[in-house]
Formats: sequence, structure tokens, C-alpha cells
Amino acid sequence: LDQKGCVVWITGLSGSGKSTLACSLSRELHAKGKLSYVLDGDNLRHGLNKDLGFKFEDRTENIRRVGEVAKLFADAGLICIASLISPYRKDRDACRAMLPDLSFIEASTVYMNMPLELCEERDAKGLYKLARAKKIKGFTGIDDPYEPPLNCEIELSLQDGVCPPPGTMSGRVVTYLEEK
Ligand code: GGZ
Repeated sequence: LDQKGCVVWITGLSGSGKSTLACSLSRELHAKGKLSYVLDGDNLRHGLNKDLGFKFEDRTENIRRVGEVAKLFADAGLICIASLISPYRKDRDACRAMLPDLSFIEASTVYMNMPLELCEERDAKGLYKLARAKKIKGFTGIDDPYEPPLNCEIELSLQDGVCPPPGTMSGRVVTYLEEK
């Protein structure tokens, strides 16, 4: 493999575009002949992490496990793209510390500065609606916290009030990876 493994960690609210960015990034890397693999929080909760819910300790364990798996992929030389809300700074920092010799890029998605409005407007699965109706408790951004990164490598946000297309955002990540 003519590439060095690394982890691209995408954090942000539900509906902020993490999975879309991960998918776009993976395609773009593939087109450049780079091997990548996407670890999606929501998908992994059906298998590896099916025993975990959304309370504080469960989220911590969720992030820890995905961090360990991401490390294995990176160790195998892949560009591992992890896409999880990962709301707590301490959990993201713990993942970073797990990967001392590897690149660890935490890319926060666009909508973190004015996230709720947009994310809630999208509400692809209707979860925000349920959270507002108190039918789901502890939903990130509604009645559970999200701690924005203080030291992220790439911050993606609205441009002139508009969300850039996924290709533009993944392009920024690719450029960053290439520069590294
Ligand atoms: C946040 C929740 C919750 C609660 C279900 N809080 O947008 P989605 O629907 O498809 O992706 C979200 C997913 C979050 O899983 P993560 O593994 O990324 O979360 S964390 O990093 O915080 O462990 C959302 C859905 O699960 N979902 N209930 N209460 N998101």
C-alpha cells in the first residue's frame, strides 16, 4: 500500500451531515486510489455496539470501541473515517491519545455553530421531533450536551449562510490529508 494509515474523526450533531461527508470523502479517496473505510456510529450500533444506549457511560464506551477499531484499520494502512456524534470532549481526546504515532484528524461538520435549526429542519429520521415531544430522552442538542472541539484540524461551517456541497467539504479534508 502506497499510503499511511490515519483516522479522520468526524464529530457533530445528528443531521449535521457527518455520514454524507464520510461517504463523499471515501469516494473521493477511492478515486485517488486510496483505501479507506467508514465507521459510522449509527451503523455500528446495530452490531458491534448493539448493547449500548445513549447514556453518558454508553456513549463513552461507544466512542472507545470505535476508537480502538479505527486504530486497527489505521494500523493496517487504511484511512479510517469515523463518523460519530461523539459529543464529549474527553472521549474524543481519549481516542486521540490512543493513536500516538498516527495522524488523528478531528473534522467537525458544518453545522456546529448554528446547528440545531438546520439539523432539526432536516430531521431525516424524525428523531428531533420525537425528542422535542419528549418521546426520546437524552437527545444530543435537545436535552443532552454537545461539546464542540476546541482544537479541531478542520472546521466545516456554513458559507454565507449556506451549507457547501459535500464534495466541497470532502475536498477540503482531502487537501488537508495531502498536505500532511
Ligand atoms: C443522539 C441518537 C439518540 C440520542 C438515537 N442522541 O442521526 P442519526 O440518529 O442517524 O445518528 C444518530 C445516532 C448517534 O449515534 P452515535 O454512535 O454517533 O452517538 S454517540 O457518538 O453520541 O455515541 C441518531 C441516533 O443515533 N440517536 N438516539 N439520544 N443520537
